[in-house]
Amino acid sequence: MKKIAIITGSSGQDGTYLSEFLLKKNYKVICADRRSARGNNWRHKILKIDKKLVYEDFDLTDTESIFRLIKKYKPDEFYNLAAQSFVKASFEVPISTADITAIGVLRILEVLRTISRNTRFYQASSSEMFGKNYKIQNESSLFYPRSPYAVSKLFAHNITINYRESYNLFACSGILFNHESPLRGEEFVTKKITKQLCEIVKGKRKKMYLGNIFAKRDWGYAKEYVEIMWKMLQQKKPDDYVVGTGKTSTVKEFVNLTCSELKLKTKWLIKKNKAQLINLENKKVIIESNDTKHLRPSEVDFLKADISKVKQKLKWKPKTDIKKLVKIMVKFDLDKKLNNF
Ligand code: NAP
Ligand code: G4F
Repeated sequence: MKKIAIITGSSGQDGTYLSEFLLKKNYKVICADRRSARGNNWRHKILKIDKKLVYEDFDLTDTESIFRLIKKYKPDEFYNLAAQSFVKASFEVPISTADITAIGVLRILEVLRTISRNTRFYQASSSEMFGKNYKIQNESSLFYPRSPYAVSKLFAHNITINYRESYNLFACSGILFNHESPLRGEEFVTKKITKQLCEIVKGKRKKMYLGNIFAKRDWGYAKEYVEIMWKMLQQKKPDDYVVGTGKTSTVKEFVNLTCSELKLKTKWLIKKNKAQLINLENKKVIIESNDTKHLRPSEVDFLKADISKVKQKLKWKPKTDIKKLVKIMVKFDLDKKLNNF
């Protein structure tokens, strides 16, 4: 008998890599996505897995759809990756962010405890929950969320722990730091940088605009991170784990690595908080930073994971550093082909 896994948000970056990973492990994979995403499984098509997946309509704001889905499949594993996941947008649509990203998780947990207590549950928690805690960031660090998104994720994180402790559900949270890939959404900064700088090199774009280029993130490779979601659900006891690389870089450094991968000779001109990137071949400005459209009412300045626990207990460590990650993303954006990483 094949194990059954339900993945919510399967049409997104992580959902796509996790679907591929679980298919390789011979799972029956149920993709629970909003109907609007149905014609939008382009990531599944790129990985050529769309024909092997079972698609079901589902919405995190609709308890009945969650109930029907879980009743129909009584899955062995349930991975909740669905969320309003863009931090900047959460300031513009805070209430729907909370409804989806916070209360949506409670809806799933309530259905699980009512009709499917043996299902193992994974919650996609986020390093954004650390927010303004600029010190060490591990499983016992202080949370200080800085956006409606992060506050919602913290509610979801805590309610997952509460249902584990109250009802003995096998429920785990992966506190994942930023992870990127060629399949990353274009609204996120890494994909925006690799895609738009490739367009500039090809002569299809003149300039790009960024917000705060001094923010630091711990960037890893999404394809590697989905393994840890599965590993967490294979343990004897449910627990929460921080997952990252343990290294941190600024947005500006990510730009520099991308330029170097593209063999673009550039120079930054920095005045106070504003910075411009000049293309030294033609002296034109190709990046303007501190663009108000991309600034957030409150920012997370520094994220860096302490991954001691996941290394020690789950014998996992990342293989792809930021330089290799940039190479993978640039290769895809230049020729639209996935390489073999
Ligand atoms: P993503 O590409 O933005 O995917 C999010 C998915 O959630 C999409 O498939 C989206 O579908 C779906 N969704 C949104 N609202 C929904 C709703 N009301 N009902 C059902 N589905 C809904 O995100 P990702 O990067 O793969 O991240 C996966 C999860 O990990 C998210 O929960 C994210 O918050 C969390 N996380 C990500 C990172 C990271 O660096 N990538 C780090 C930490 C945590 P639509 O196309 O219909 O909008
Ligand atoms: O790529 P970002 O939008 O990702 P952010 O806000 O760190 O959130 C991502 O990672 C979280 C994990 O820590 C996830 F939970 C979340 O779902 C998402 O996947 O922004 C990264 C940094 C920020 O400091 C932002 O202010 O880049 C800065 N930035 C500068 N210019 C920009 C831009 N971000 C975006 N999206 N677009 C810009 O033009």
